[in-house]
Amino acid sequence: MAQTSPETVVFSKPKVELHVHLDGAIRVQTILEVAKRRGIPLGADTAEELKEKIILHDAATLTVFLSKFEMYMHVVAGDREAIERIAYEFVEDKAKEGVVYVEVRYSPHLLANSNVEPIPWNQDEGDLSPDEVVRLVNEGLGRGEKKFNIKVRSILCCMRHMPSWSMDVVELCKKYKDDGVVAIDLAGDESLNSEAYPDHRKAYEEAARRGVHRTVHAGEVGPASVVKEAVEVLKAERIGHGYRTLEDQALYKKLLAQNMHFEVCPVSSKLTGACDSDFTKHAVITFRKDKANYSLNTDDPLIFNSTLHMDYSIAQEYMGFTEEEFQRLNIRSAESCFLPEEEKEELLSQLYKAYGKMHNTAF
Ligand code: FR5
Ligand code: ZN
Repeated sequence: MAQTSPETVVFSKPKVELHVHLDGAIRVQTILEVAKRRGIPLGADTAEELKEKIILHDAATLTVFLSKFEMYMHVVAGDREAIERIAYEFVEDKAKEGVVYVEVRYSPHLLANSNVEPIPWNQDEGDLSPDEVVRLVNEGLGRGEKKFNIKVRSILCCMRHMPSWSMDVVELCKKYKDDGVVAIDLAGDESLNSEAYPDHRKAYEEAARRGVHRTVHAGEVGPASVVKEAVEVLKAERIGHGYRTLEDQALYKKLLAQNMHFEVCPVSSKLTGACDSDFTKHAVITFRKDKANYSLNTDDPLIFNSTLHMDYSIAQEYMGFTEEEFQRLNIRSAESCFLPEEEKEELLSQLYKAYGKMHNTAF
């Protein structure tokens, strides 16, 4: 990944992150230690060796991307101690990056090993259910919140290729609403949609009915029509990525007018081939020009070998982002987060104060 010169100062004030996958943000060292404890062979003896195997260097295919997950998901999936631990360590890593509020997402089914149909990294039937996965993640996040003094909430992912999981996911969102779960997401391959839509749509309708917030991965590698469906059919309140919305100007103008939030992930978009590898042509430059509502996020820092600092550095170095724009987008991110109104106001006050701005400053 492109490195910026060490003397460059990038935005070092409190940040909000809204799009990061827990299963794409695990420490390499932790994977190694858990594998050792469980006697799982990894074909790597040191963290450096394992890291080389897991990280993506250049724009890859989805098959290569998924082969990275398959290298380590079986190590943590189904293991209670590991799941609580990765959640706790995630909070520590975010606190170190200057994040004061983060919404972290994952598929409870992909970290479980019972009540789930066989998945590549999990052929063995164990006794850890998706429900217990959510409880364990909540425990780890809660322990991290207290220890590292930042605020963390979670989003549960439905998977496009597993429509049969979607109702379970919304039920888990409802069950753990008072325990840190704030929203539902739909992740996975955007080219698989139409047949699976009835199930996802039912889950999203139930979410809307029960006050569970909604975000959808759309328009990352898939066309603008996926974004349109996310907004019109699934009633998404935020869009994960959404770069290809720009290919449908009528839709883009409509989303701008309704202040739709785009969860932009710069480093990720280069390595998935979602955007041009030339950052100076990135969709987020258009979003900025149009004063759109968007956030900057890491997506999968483990696989992309990145940090939030890198995403900000790239925005500054290659896209000309200024301190003022970083402040504006973080305020927009806080306004678009899935906290209840009162807590959102608290977060906004915290940011305005840290930025030395009045609460009613127009950005
Ligand atoms: C998804 N996860 C973690 N990170 C992602 C992500 O998409 N960035 C987890 C949920 O937290 C799910 C992992 N996973 C399991 C099956 C599966 C999947 C199938 C598809 C996808 C994730 N993701 C996509 O299809 C997203 C779009 C080249 C092309 C790509 C690409 C990477 C390289 N198309 C996509 N990605 C990420
Ligand atoms: Zn994502």
